Amino acid sequence: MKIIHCADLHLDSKLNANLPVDKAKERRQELLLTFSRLVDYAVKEGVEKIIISGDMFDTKKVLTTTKNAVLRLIKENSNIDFFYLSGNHDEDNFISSLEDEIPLNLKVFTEEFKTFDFGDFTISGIKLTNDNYITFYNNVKLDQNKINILSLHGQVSKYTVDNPDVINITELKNKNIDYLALGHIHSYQKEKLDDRGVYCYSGCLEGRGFDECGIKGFSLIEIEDGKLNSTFIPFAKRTIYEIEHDITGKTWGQIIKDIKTELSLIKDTSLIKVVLTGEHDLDLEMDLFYLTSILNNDFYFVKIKDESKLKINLNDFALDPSLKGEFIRTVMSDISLSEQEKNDIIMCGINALNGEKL
Ligand SMILES: [Mn+2]
Repeated sequence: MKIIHCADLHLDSKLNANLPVDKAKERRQELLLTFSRLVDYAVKEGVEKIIISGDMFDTKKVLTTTKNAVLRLIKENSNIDFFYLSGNHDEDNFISSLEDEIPLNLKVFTEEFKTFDFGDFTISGIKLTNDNYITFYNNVKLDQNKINILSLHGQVSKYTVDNPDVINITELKNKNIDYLALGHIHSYQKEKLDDRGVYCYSGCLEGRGFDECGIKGFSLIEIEDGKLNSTFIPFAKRTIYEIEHDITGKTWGQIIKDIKTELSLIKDTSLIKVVLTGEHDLDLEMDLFYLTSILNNDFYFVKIKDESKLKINLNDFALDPSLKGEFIRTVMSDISLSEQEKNDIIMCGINALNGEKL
């Protein structure tokens, strides 16, 4: 028996914080296509159950086209059971909008603890709310002679916290759980729960922004001979990276060459943020627009963030009678300015003096 555990698809995410409008739209479509690809994988690999541990949708108001696409995938694959747990983002708009036409193979977890029994194994779940998050642990009663999977959405903690988004992992120990299928954390993570079971965050299927870097995918569970095993399956169409590059002591030409070399092992379908760090002097002619353009030729999307510091040796300008010398001395001695402000003002002023675009 093969079971997919995924979570945090965040379909219909806006995605416009990092991406230009056209790419945000394309990525939004890709989130849905990756779910469709996941269902294809399930069919091909003989997966019989798909557990979605919350945040399938990003907003309360699900677009009709998205809702219909998901519903179609579920209906067209009636051999696969889909276990739907809503998370803290998606509320119940998807389910409530279906009214009486919920397909038989769509199993919904509500605010009541529910167990689906498949003979030698069970799949349970509950949507945590203000009313049940403290007491539901008492209702987790699972048969010790079966393989038991429990789906929840929230942040695990070792302690009780006054919040329905937090799951007290200590209270779930020794309750015959073999696999706790979690959603909420967007990176894959698997840890020991107790002597018997594990808890696992599948992570999201696709990274959406530069706060969701790294390999994304789902957890594939296999139950065989009364034993449960699970492995992470990388599945995202695109991977997001953040790379720091220290520019200290380099010319601009070297910087471009070194960054290109550093990125050469990354797939061209990726999204990359390059953060420039270190120190540079006034002579470095940084052309961030050019660097961004050439890297965007090589990858799906590249963003450059300059966090390097301008290093000025005041002695170099102490006796410089030119306008540049006077300007630098004035800015550097202004105690009302922060180091960053001095940095920005001097770079801007030097560019102006050199007749460059500001
Ligand atoms: Mn989420």
